[in-house]
Amino acid sequence: MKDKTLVTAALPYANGKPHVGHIAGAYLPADTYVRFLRLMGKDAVFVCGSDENGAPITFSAIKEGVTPQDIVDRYHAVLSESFKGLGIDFDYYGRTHCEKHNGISQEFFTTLHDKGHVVKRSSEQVYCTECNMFLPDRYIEGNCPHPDCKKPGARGDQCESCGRPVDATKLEDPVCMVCKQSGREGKGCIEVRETTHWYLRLDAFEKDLRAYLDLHPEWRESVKRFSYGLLDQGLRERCVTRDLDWGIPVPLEEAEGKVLYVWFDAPIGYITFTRQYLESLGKEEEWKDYWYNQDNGLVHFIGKDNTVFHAVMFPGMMMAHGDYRMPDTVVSNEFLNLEGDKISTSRNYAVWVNEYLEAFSPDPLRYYLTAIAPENSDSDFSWQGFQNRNNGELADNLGNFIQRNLAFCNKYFEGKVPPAENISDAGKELLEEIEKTRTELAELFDGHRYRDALERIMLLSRKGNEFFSAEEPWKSRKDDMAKCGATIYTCMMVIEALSVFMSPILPFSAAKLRECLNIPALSAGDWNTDAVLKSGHTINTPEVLFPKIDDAMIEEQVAKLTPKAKAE
Ligand code: B3M
Ligand code: ZN
Repeated sequence: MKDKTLVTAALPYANGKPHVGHIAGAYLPADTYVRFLRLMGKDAVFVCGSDENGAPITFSAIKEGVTPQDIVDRYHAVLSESFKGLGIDFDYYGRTHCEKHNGISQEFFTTLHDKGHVVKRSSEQVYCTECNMFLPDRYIEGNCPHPDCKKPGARGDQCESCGRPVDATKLEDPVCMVCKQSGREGKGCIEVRETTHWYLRLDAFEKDLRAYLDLHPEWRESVKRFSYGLLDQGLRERCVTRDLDWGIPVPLEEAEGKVLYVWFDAPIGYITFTRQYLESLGKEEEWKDYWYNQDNGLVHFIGKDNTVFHAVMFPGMMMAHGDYRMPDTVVSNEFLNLEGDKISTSRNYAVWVNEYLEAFSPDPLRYYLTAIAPENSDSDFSWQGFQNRNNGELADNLGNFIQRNLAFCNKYFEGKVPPAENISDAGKELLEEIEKTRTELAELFDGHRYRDALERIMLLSRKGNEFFSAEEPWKSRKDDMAKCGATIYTCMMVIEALSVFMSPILPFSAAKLRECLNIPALSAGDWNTDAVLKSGHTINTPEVLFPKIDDAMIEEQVAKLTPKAKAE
């Protein structure tokens, strides 16, 4: 853990609403990490923003018959709102469709071009004479060109039937999917034309990229396996421009009408947003601390389908540019499924954040998604699992432990924390357990093991609960008030510690809990601050922190899914 760290989360395309898969993949662990760093007294800057350029936006606009600007405006608003509602608390949530980002991306490209790391090549591409544009591979369909396959429905990048890569210009009986989506036939309008593009010489950085990976044995296995796999196959030049009219113009006279490939400009968005954020604070030059200085931290959080861009292509771009430092870690997650099925935006099969927030508060979802985080393998979201975890763990373990102690303190000690005296051996052991948890938990958070971290927190709560039951304060209050007070005092210490430990994952409940305890909200560095609850301190009336979720609420959510899943 470094003193200053820039944390980024993958920029979501501004053509769709965020769902639980996105949240579990990048945003929740990133937010948790940032909150943890701050509790440790570290400086953390957390940036993200909408990915507004490129083909995905263009085609959403065509599909809906609106302009790309309409699309990005609409979804930028939905994305910002959803993140905010879940407590994903970026310092800056920007947009890549803006002047500042255009300038920074173009400067980046020009530097690469001037240094000879970006070169011009001609190639044959598929053109639609009805749409008047070159088609991205995914928007052409036809029969598979592999002689032993020939199946229909192959796309310009890959055949779904035989799984092999396909050269879009070789598809048989090609159909333009853009035409189709716009209500035209899409046949007979496709031809192969020559076009010019600029390619990043990633192959030139193969050795350096390998050396860079070698420096990071601590990365998650999946990221390393994937990245070494790519290097072993040998890196090729990568096309970084496109024939499109929505995006950032390529800053070359001879590249009229061409834009930068969206995966070229999107990661540069991290730089743009850091600059915009620090400029908004009047610290124009400070972004360089994060982007030029390897002594500080740079951590990218992403879903696994973005690994190639963050672990190979963007580092390659930064090496080629020369001014920038390398990321310390790329934290990538596997996929989250939903009720045993793949989440799918096109089938509308997902749990959308905005809809979730209409029915529930944010922390139960943050809890559940951390408990089942797809850190090392795919995992499955199920509404039953969500209810079970909420009711059985949040409510019955954590909530119950807090509730019974606070209620007891109010009822039998006039809401005053009892004296720190006559602590039993079991009590002392529990107090030591707090410190053990503090140490172990910090390592887990720092090592991006959020799932284990949550388990560790719940273990402390369980131990607290067991202690409370074993000490039987409801008996000792009748004949041994000193013992009873010691029990409640000890539990109060655990509860205060829990309000700190759980706050990176459950920030809303932690804040509420501290209000119930009548102690100040958490601030930077509080991970290691001594307990503020002291004997004689008066707490507030407790409220239920983790209400149970009843069957009807769950059934309502399940009902939303089922018909769509079946419609597949
Ligand atoms: N927008 C892809 C995605 O949303 C892309 C991420 C960009 S991160 C620089 O999965
Ligand atoms: Zn095939």
